[in-house]
Amino acid sequence: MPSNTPPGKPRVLSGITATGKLTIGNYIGALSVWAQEQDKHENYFFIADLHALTVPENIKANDLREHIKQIVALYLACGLDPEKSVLFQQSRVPAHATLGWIFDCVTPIGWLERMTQYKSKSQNATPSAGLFTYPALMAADILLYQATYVPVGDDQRQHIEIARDIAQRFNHLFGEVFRMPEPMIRTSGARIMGLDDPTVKMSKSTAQTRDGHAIALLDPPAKIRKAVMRAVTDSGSEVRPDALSPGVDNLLTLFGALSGIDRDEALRRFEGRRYGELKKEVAEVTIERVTAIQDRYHEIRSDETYLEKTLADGAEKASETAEQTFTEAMRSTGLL
Ligand code: AQP
Repeated sequence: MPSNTPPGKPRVLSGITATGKLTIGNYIGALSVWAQEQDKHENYFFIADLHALTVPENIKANDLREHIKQIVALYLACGLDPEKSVLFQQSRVPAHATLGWIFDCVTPIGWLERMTQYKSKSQNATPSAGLFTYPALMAADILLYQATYVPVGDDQRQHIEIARDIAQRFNHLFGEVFRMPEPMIRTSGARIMGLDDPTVKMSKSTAQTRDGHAIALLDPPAKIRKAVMRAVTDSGSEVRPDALSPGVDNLLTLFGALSGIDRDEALRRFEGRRYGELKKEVAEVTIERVTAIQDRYHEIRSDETYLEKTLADGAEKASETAEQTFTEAMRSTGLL
């Protein structure tokens, strides 16, 4: 066990990449779990702005600045409390990037070549070296804080596994510095699929080019209703448990996650009912939830000083924690 393992409540760390407008998938798979479990843990939640640069063709400086502010305001609007959770911006804690480099050097290329996210994201653009080594930086994000749990959506499971492998390899080469983190993944709703194509994950960067793909947390009600009512289902017309297509399954998962019941209960509720009715209720429950979030969001966004103070305080607290592990890693390699 590393000497800098935190005492007290289990420590939790997670983040969201500043690549676009947060979706209902980000909310259900990650944010809602963070907020719900906040009292049980010592929490660190960050805005992954360095990770947003991995596809530089998609970056405009003003958009990135706006996404960072939007994300921190949405963290607060979704119920994260700065008294209970450290909320911070990744690039304001330089130890992330330095430890990321150290991990680049201990990570075999073969491990990075196996990452499915690299395989899928490198199809569209001229892939950057950053996109390839992203998992080493993500390992640094997690391991710097000696996190016990990393609450993420199902798509991130492979990234937690590689973070564990990197920790093990570093510890083997240089001595016990890092503890092994565990993923924390909800049983239902861990992977919300695209409304326009339920065979792919709902994703905020895909939403930038495909109307009707996602529901953004800041979308107006009319847009949400339109996207849900147009969601791809199948050639049938009513919900049949023995013939559930991915699109209908996704709508049931959305309904369950947003109304606090599990997917099977949602299925029982809609069995034999028409797709149109299911869509109508999914739209209503979604609009109700996002409207409450949006009301708080607009209030928070009207106070830029408070937002900046939240980020400044968060960076200070996160740096204090990160520094302990970072110093140990620097000593064990001989850099210090
Ligand atoms: N569709 C989803 N269903 C459930 N959970 C999801 N998450 C993302 N999409 C879904 C979870 O949200 C957290 C933050 O993810 P991220 O932004 O860092 O990266 P991502 O997983 O690649 O999410 P996106 O929206 O698809 O981003 P882009 O478009 O930038 O690649 C994670 O816990 C993730 O599991």
